[in-house]
Amino acid sequence: MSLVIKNGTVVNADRSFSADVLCEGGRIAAVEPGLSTLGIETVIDARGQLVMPGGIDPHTHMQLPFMGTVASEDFYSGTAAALAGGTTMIIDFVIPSPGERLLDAYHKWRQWAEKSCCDYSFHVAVTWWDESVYDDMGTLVRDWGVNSFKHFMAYKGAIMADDGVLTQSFPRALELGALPTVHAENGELVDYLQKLLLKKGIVGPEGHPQSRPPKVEGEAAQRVIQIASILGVPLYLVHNSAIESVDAIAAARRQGQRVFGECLTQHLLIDESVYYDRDWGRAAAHVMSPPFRPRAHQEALWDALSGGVLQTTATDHCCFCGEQKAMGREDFAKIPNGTGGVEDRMAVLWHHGVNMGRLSPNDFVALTSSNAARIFNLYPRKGVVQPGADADLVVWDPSLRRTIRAETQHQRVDFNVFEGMEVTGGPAYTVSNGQMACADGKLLATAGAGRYVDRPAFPAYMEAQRRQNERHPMRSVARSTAASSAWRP
Ligand code: URQ
Ligand code: ZN
Ligand code: ZN
Repeated sequence: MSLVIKNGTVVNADRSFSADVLCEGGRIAAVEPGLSTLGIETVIDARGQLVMPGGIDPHTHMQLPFMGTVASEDFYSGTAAALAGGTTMIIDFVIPSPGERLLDAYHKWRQWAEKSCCDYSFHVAVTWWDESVYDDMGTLVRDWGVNSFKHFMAYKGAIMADDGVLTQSFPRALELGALPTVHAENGELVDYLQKLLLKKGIVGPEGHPQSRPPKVEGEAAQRVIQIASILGVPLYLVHNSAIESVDAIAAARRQGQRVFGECLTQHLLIDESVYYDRDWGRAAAHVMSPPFRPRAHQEALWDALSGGVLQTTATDHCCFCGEQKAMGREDFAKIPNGTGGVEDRMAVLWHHGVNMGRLSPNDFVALTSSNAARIFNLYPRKGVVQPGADADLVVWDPSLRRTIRAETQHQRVDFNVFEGMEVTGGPAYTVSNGQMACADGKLLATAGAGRYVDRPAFPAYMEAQRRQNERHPMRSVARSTAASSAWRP
């Protein structure tokens, strides 16, 4: 299968330039002006359009069993929706139940994902600890291409990893050359506040943000950053939504700590007023964790994206339809947590980021693709338009106007948190593995066309971290002790 994209402007994270792009055998074969179309099966005229690396969404949950139900979006429909929005790879999550062997859960999720339309990979969650977890982490890194392990500091009584699990799992991840990632909310505080609010008779969706105020996230972010510093491990914090966690990450990075942060497109644009909607269903449809915040947090997130404090954007795509959300009709703590976004992430970020002058097109590529590729050791196979890379591309039409609506979306859910939003800029064509996967909004993707992508251990920053730890064992403890003794009243 050969495909050439003519007359476009190539936009990578580092620069933009005019060039044609030739794809052959699923790889990018050439990126230069004046490429011939002779004998090429598919020719795209990208005049006035941008040719970017396909989006990578590092945080999705297709068909996740969670809170007594299963997310409505499966790996086929969710990856089809991703392609429709210009995303050509997802990193989803294997989430073992406490006591379930990590390897068993991994192979279960691998089976579920076989129907994917685009490439995919998995973070594996550490939700409990014993020798078998230690062993399975090693097997997953060595034999199955896993290089990141997730830890939920929230969801007490379900999948929450307490500090004891973190202090076992983090050093093991470092030893294996894998990156620990975390959902940072204090699960004990959430549990306490949920019970307190319910006792006061607050049972509606408005109880959700009240049980998880920004400081519940900030405390966990600060704590886990300190734990990572003392243990000498790099760290990736998912779905940062609050000023408190952004400040914690900024402070850590200023001190040279390797901390990466992610932001969801939803948290950039939706505020906590949605939980006070008189329509219970609409309010409940927005229940996700961390919750949507007061507006001041959104500007801080935008600043963190354009200022490099946060490196990636994601969606945490985890969909539940109205009748599933209604499981929490009498008790907000029982509303399945999650919202969708995999189809809209790139257009929403382009419109509110690039069109509004907050981000350059190159920033946009870094935040939707290249940085995630670098952090999860997929670069330059993914995340860049250059010869040798996978032919995962999006031909972006900056003039394409669309109104986001649940009734016209490809996502398999009966709600869209961006309902009615008008965006300018979107994918004219999505190319996945060198094949046309979506053209002018028409899906051409096929179930099973997606491939599982191995992610090698020991990215460059991991090697550097290990050398730093050898040079300065317990560096951060020594550093903080030195700092505290530096000044005496
Ligand atoms: O916490 C997560 O990331 C999963 C369980 C999706 N749900 C959510 O509310 N973010
Ligand atoms: Zn989470
Ligand atoms: Zn998630």
